[in-house]
Amino acid sequence: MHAWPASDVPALPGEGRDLRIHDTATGGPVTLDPGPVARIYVCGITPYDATHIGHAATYNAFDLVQRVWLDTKRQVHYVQNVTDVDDPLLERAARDDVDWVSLAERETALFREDMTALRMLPPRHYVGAVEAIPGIVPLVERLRDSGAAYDLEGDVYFSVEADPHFGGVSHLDAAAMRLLSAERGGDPDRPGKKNPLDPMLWMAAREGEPSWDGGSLGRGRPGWHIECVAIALDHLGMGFDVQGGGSDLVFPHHEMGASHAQVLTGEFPMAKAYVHAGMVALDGEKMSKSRGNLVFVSALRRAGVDPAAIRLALLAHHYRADWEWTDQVLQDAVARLERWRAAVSRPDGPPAEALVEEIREALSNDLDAPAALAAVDRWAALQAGTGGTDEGAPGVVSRAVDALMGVAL
Ligand code: 5CA
Ligand code: ZN
Repeated sequence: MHAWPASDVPALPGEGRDLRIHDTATGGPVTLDPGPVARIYVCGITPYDATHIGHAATYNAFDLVQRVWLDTKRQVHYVQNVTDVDDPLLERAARDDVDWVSLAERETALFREDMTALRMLPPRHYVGAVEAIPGIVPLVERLRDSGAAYDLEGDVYFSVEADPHFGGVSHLDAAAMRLLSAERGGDPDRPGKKNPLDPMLWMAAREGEPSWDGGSLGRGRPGWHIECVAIALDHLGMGFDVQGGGSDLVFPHHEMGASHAQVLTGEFPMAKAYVHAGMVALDGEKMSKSRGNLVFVSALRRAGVDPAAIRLALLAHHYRADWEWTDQVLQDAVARLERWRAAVSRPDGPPAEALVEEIREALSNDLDAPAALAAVDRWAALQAGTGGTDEGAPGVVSRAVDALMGVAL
C-alpha cells in the first residue's frame, strides 16, 4: 500500500535530545537509545469511517516521536498498518450495502489526505492486512506446530499460557482482561477454548465473507493481533523501539501481539517501550466509530479550518491525557496560530536559540507538547510587546515549530 507524501523537515541549529518516554509495560519512563535507525510500529486505522480527532491525536503523538528522533540526526523506520479486513469493516459495509473493498479504499484515501494536511510524516512501510496474509499464514502454522496454538472447529486460537511474559504489557488481572476482551473483539465465552482469553489467530471462512488461502490452515482470514505482529516482525524485527497506539489498544491488542511475537521468536521483549495515547472524548464519551460521536478532520477542513490550527489543538493536550474536544479548544488553537503567525512575520525578533532548546527539552521529556507551546507563546508575547533585534530569529522559530511539531506558520 502506498503511504502519503512527506512534508519538509527543516534542519535546526544545535543538537537534538534523546527521547525519554513513558512505557506502559514498566509503568515508568525509559530513555530510548535507538542507534542510527530508530524503529517504530504504530497501529493504523480500521478504514470504515473517516479520520476523527481521536485518531489524529494518537497519530500526532507518534509523529512527535519521529520528529524528536529526526532532530537527533537519526533515521526513523516507521511502520503502520491498515486493518483493511476485520469484523467492524465488514459489518459497516453490509449495513450500508457497499462493497467492503471500496469502503476500505475510500476511507484509507481520505486518511492519507487528512494525514498530509496535518503534516504527519508518513510511515516508510504502510501495509494492509490483506496484503500481509501470505506472511501471516506461516506464522500461525508455526505457532500451531509448536503447540502454542490449537484448533477449534476449524478456527485457530493462540494459547496465552504459551507466553511466560503474558500480562506484562497491561498488568491487568484475569477479570479485567476478560471484560476488555469481550468489549474489544475477543470471544471469552466461546465454549471449547483452553483459556477464555485466548485470541483467534485464523478464522475459518464464513459464509458470505471474504476468505483467503491459508495453506494447511484452510481458507479463512487472519485474527487482528497476528496481523500487526506479522507486519512489525517482517519490517522491523524483534526488539524495536516503540510499539504505539491509543490506550484502548493496551489490552488485548498490544498484550496479545507481544505474546505472539515473544512465543514466535523466543525473544523478549518485542518492543523497548509500549506507548499509549489518551482517549479524546466528545460530549463526555470516548469518540468512537461505533458510538458515532465524532468530529472528522475532513469535515473541519471542508468547513475552512486551517489544518495547522487542528494540529495546534491536538498539541495543546499532553498525549497521555484523556481530553474532551470542544469548540473552545479549536477557537483557542485558531487564536494561537494567528498570534504565532503575526510574531514570525517580521524579519527580526527576540533571540530564538533558547526557545529552540526549550522546545527540544519539552518534547524529549515524554513529548510534553503543552510545555513546548507555552515556550513559543512566551516568545510570541515578547515579540508582540517589546519585540527584538535578532535578525532572522522569526525564521528560526518558524522552522523549529515546523520541524519539531509539524506546524507550518
Ligand atoms: N486498526 C486498529 C489497530 S491495529 C484500530 O484500532 N483502528 S482504529 O481505527 O479503531 O483506531 C486507530 C488508532 O486510533 C488506534 O491507535 C486507536 O487506539 C486510536 N483511537 C481510536 N479512538 C480514539 C480516541 N477517541 N482518542 C484517541 N485515539 C483513538
Ligand atoms: Zn494494531
